[in-house]
Amino acid sequence: MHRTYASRIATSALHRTAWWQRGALAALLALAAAWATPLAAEDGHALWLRYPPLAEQAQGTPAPVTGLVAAAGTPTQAATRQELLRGLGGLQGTAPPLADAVGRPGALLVGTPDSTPALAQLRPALEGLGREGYLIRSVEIDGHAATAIVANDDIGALYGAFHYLRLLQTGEPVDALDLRSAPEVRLRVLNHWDNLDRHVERGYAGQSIWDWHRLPGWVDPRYTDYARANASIGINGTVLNNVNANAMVLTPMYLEKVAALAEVFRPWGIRVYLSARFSAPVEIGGLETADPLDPAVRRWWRAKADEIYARIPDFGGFLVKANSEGQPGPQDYGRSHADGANMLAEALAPHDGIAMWRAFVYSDEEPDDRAKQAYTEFVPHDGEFADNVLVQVKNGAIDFQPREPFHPLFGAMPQTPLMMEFQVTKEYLGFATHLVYLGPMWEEVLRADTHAEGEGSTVAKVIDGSLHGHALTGIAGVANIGTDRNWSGSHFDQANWYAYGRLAWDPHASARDIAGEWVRMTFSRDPDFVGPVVDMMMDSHQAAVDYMTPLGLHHLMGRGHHYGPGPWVEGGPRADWTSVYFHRATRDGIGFDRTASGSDAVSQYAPPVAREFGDLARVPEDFLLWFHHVPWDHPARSGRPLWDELVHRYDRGVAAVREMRATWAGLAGQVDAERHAQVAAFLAIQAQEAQWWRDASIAYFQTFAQRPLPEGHAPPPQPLEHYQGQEFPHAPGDGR
Ligand code: BDP
Repeated sequence: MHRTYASRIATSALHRTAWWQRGALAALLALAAAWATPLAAEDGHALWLRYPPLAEQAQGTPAPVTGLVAAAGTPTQAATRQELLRGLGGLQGTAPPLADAVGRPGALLVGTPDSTPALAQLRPALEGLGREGYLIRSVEIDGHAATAIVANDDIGALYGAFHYLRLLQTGEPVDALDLRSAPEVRLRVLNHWDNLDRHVERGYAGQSIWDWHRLPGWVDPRYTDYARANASIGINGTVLNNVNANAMVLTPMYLEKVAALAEVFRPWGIRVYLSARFSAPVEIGGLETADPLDPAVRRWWRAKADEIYARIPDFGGFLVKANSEGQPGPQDYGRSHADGANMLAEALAPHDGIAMWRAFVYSDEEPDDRAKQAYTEFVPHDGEFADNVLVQVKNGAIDFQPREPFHPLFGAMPQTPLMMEFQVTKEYLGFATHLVYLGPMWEEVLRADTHAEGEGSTVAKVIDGSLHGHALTGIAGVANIGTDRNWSGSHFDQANWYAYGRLAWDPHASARDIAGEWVRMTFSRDPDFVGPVVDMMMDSHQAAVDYMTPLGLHHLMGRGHHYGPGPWVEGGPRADWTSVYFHRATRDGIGFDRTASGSDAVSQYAPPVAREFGDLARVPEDFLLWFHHVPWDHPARSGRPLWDELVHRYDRGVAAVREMRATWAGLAGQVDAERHAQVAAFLAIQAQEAQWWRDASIAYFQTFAQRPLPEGHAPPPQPLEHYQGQEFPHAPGDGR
């Protein structure tokens, strides 16, 4: 509104002035018109690398870079130079001229002391930064003020360049810089759950971006954009195929395609990995067994590794899901997880490859609490894994639920490097339509104190290797990327990809700071926009937990596709795939007793943590029903009886989404109409689905609680049978 008003004033003023004043006024008019122009439509494809002109933004502009000194002698150097030209070209309006030396103030130099001799004076300061770290400094070179981005290796300089562009994009001052950064975690990888037929298991952003059929002949430019985006947040590895793996990806036909992708990613510091199906020696190797102790099987894997490295010299290694949810594994032959992992590690070791062995296991026969099984299976093997094995552990002991306490394996295997596995795709958090920023959830887990080595033994310190002195460290994020124009299925899901990369680089970073960076780069630097949007993002995870699984409830989603509420799910192939197994609601109460009087899962945590979680008076209320079975009238900390508290939380979640909608509606005009409209439409879906979760859950649990809804809380509009009768045969992302 005010923009149109401004242009009207300028127009009428022009008519009343003398000709000599008109020049100035015309300029003013042009300015007002530019101001009045609606923001150009955007489809989100550019992610956080949009590089819009800084001059168009109200927050002022830094002094422009007057010249760029950047070698282009290697593919990574060329990529770095290109990105700076592109970024500065967009942000400054014109790209700075390339220069060989610093001839005037304001130059930007990027490279290594070897690639860019003018940076050699900074060589001593690079100590301790490793290959991937970098410095960004305001310096004086040949008597002129300049900015230096310098690293030991090309890849560090590329990361530094992205950091510098981020400073400009987020409006940070760049005139007196002295920054030093190096990743805290060595392997920072995405796990694609992409099948060879392009179906993405638990993918809500279209098909797989890997166009296997047309590879290697057609190398889609999207692969380069994918690599750029990942490099910009420090991701340095990608597992291309689903953990529920098809052995065919290890055949020559597919390896040729994999090699073509590796070629695209290499300049951007990204290695490819593959999910290896444990039974591949039988399925594609013609062997009778996949027994990891069989010499022929070991030979087969060694030869397979040699074959892969002959094509892809920097191949990262294998990721394996074994003896989990029906996947083959060493236990099929009476061998242990360590036997299986070490066999692959042995094949990869001559090439410096890594075996990432997942701890997401639960036995087909074992009737024990599912939350306990990974610990039970893995802890006895601590110390048995080869040096190039990482055990990859989901953040919680069940399965990426809306909120889980940290996995008891963290801190419990001091001799084994444990790798974190987060799920970026929102299988259990509303798919791509719900606005749920995952930063706070990951931060909560990373900051949790395992007490493994006394107070302060956070999960982040397990992951960064500092707690138990491991140099091999890693973190994995199950990707939310697909063929949708906006990559992630929704604009706000891009923030989860972004936050994953930033936390992988520094697991001690703040989710709020990361959200702030992302909002500034993705939408706008205007503080009136950034403030409310960051607040909304920060509160969004709690909101989803409230309307889906409050107070520590878990695993209540629809069967199979996992879309929507299904607290009534029971029966079927296994009890621990049902909801009733996890909530245990009866007329007497609700919750899973994991204390000593129940499954005793609490005893898998270090004693101080076990005491806290096991004590009804001390357990964080967010995990109440995760660890305790309590009567419906159990007094919550609010003073309300449990049933009332449950209803209160469901409604709090629904109200929070209503508030998110209002906040977003109030920001119309501050972002382009195209993105604003899609976010608004998705928030409307989220509001409906939050209400649905709340209504269905309350209708169901009320049959046990047998209590009226507390004062002021509306009863579900439909009878329970209505919610139970709904079916969604074509919900996206199903496992197959
Ligand atoms: C579960 C998913 C399933 C995955 C499994 C895994 O529903 O599709 O295969 O995790 O991580 O959450 O292996």
